[in-house]
Amino acid sequence: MTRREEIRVPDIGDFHDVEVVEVLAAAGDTVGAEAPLIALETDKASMEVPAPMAGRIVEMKVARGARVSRGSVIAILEVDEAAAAPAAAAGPAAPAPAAPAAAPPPQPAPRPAAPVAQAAPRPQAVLPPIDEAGFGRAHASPSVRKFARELGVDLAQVTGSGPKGRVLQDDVKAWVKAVLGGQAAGGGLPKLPVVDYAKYGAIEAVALSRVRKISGPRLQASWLNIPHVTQHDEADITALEARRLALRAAAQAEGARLTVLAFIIRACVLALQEFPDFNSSLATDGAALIRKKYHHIGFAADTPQGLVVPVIRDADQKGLFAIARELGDLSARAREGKVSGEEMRGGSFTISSLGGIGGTFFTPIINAPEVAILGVGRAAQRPVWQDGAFVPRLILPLSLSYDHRVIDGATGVRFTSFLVQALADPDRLAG
Ligand code: CAO
Repeated sequence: MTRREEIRVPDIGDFHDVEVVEVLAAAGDTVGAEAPLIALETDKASMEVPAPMAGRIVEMKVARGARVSRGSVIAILEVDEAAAAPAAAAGPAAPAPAAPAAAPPPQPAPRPAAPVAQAAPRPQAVLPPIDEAGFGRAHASPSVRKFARELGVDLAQVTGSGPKGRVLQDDVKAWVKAVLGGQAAGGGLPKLPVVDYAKYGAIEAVALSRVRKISGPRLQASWLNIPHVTQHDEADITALEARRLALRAAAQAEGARLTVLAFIIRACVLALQEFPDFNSSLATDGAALIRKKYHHIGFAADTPQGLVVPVIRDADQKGLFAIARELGDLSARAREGKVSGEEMRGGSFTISSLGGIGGTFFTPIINAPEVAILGVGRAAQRPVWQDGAFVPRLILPLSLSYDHRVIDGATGVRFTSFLVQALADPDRLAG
């Protein structure tokens, strides 16, 4: 046998016309005694109204934003009499459905929004520690607080999507999913604002290319995990450019298009040999530096599909023309999307040259787990003070980003100074 009960707002003290800020159950739900049905909020307190007994919700009588006072009907609950009322079962016969109960069933007191004392064990390895003060101030109902405690979520870190920024159960779930999915690496990153762009004008969604979908998270992981420092410097490549023009025909005869980048790769190999920490990676446990005895130089290539980084293997064992040839071949194939995965693996240092396009200095992101990357801007004629007069010199902007866990500032600038000297001396590079 079942009967229907009207569930009403119990005595909530001096409060009247209190706003329903959350509806926590829906028609068809089976709820236990004490399960929260709605959350109320005044400017002084928030509280939940629980079900006084177990049953099935037939109808919720209030919606979010409604205002209620003591006695307002919240829900209609279908109650299994045998299970819900042992005292009645002991009587001579169950009353006919038409006979109203002599007194309304007792309504449990609403629960104030106080921090829940007992905390469940937390998956500490993933989630950041709870800031108790912030948790206490967070705008959330008791059941959401309890839920957050059970999961070990610091409510202070969760952005609420409810009225007045109230944190809802779904917000807590979404936050946990984001952390577990690595979207909020570090666990405590504030969310970026979500904007409905269509409100401000016409828009279109363009799907990201496959390459961009792969490179984006990798760049983000590097940016978030590695403390980057970028050292800028300038190299005088006037003599180098003269040599490049002088060698261009010979290079062409050997099937190579000789660009500045080939010289820069040679200069980087010399610098990596002089400073082997730049040709290394941190061991996974962070306890050692893995120095590579090979010099496989990756270079960023701008392709219609997005950024790819082909690798010139054993660049230390190749001459200038051989490097230029390989550079041209890999660049052309990269633009056609014909570089294999294998040809993009195993690099020990990367160069990102934007010089063919323009720009001066920038802050390249390290191609992790490498520890350094050289950014190259466009060479330009500049007046340089020499022997009491300004003379025009071809100046190449360089930007070296390095992992500060591995390389300190003094070594960083020694590396760029070495590069600057090497690039000023084409005899060292044109072999
Ligand atoms: N200063 C002045 N001129 C330069 C230069 C520099 N630093 N670097 C290249 N140039 C010149 C070249 O000499 C060439 O001139 P000519 O046509 O007269 O010979 C012209 O610019 C075009 O060079 P290039 O870009 O075709 O060849 P490259 O060897 O310099 O570079 C590659 C090859 C694949 C690195 C380049 O094409 C490319 O894709 N660059 C973009 C890399 C990129 O996107 N990096 C950012 C990564 S992070 O988002």
